Amino acid sequence: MKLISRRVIVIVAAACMGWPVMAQQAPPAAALPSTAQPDSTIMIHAEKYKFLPAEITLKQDQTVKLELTSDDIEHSLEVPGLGINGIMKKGEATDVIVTPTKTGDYKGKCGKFCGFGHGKMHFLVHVVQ
Ligand SMILES: [Cu+2]
Repeated sequence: MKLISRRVIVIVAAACMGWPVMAQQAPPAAALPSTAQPDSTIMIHAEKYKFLPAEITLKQDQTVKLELTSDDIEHSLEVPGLGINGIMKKGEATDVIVTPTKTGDYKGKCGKFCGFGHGKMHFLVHVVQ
């Protein structure tokens, strides 16, 4: 009982201090947080309830700028495996720079609840050599 209480206090204290309590459990992103100049730009639109395009292909070790925007309400694009997380607002572009370092397929989704079809908003990134 005493042990459980102490653990709860440590987690709460860590959360209050802004420590990344859950960070150790997340898989490492297969991308560099890049400050490099992008080689190309891909525009991605969101609307109820899909991404356009819903699938993109990136080359390993090439830096790309994703330009995110919405055609209706607020959405977001999350691809955890590549560290992509960008808000998508109507009339406003959010730039996300990504340099994938590992080949593979990475699933993404809308991370902002946007209505009854929110759960259908899937995205896929293919990273190839
Ligand atoms: Cu959504």
